[in-house]
Amino acid sequence: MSSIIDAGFVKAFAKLCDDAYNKGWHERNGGNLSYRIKDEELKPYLSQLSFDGEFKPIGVTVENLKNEFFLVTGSGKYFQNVKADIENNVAIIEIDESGSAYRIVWGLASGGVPTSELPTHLINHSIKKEKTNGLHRVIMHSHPANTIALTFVLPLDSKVFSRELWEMMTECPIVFPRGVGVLPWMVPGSADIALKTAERIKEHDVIIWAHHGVFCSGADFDETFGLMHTVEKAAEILVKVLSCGGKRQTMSADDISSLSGPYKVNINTDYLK
Ligand code: 2HA
Ligand code: ZN
Repeated sequence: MSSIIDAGFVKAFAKLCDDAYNKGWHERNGGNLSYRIKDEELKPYLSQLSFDGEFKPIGVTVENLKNEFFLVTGSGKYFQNVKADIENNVAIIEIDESGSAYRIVWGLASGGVPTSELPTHLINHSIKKEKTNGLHRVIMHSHPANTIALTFVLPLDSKVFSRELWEMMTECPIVFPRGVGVLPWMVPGSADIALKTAERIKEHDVIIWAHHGVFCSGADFDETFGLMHTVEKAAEILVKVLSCGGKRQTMSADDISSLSGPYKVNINTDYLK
């Protein structure tokens, strides 16, 4: 039987970590990634999991995630090392029957615990599972430099950020039609950041954490990486535009909303007023 290391979802997880590291978004142990595994993906490998670990409290209750399995990066682990040594840098965790505890069933072979942002990831998975009828499975948190830079110069306002990023590239309103949610600085890994992010993720797939990074949700690895990439590229263009003395012309609100029909997206017109 093939090893779980060769499973498609494990390889795709490792590829995302590697690609994101190579983008420069994951210095040292920065950032974290989690994936809600499909039953049929895990089924062939159940005999390679270990079910005798103890359940530990998550710190929050995520009832609709009970008995689900997640592949998550380890706390203090480096994205840089995931591809070469996945077994020591990531874990598969199982959520218990009550949705309030987890245990490691595979991975972190030489010890460790899941990402410090585990409660944030799980609360947000819970909301996205409900809001998207189970479609969203990936949550990614990165430290992309240009988006972080903008949190020092733009007002920390979702409407302003969304409009500025949308204007930077025609694809942006199509890729993130609901805009981005922006949150003020908060302690990483805290209950506060988890709950405030959860409020905003009901409306948006992208949340910007001021002076820290980006938290985003998507259906699969490609879509989630692509979303992070699009936001960061728009931010990079805006940094260049601001460095060149600012905009001389741009897309109008009407231009942006005219994309909704042909591209079959529902662009948030509240952010265009
Ligand atoms: O280092 O990025 O937000 C992990 C993090 C915490
Ligand atoms: Zn971070």
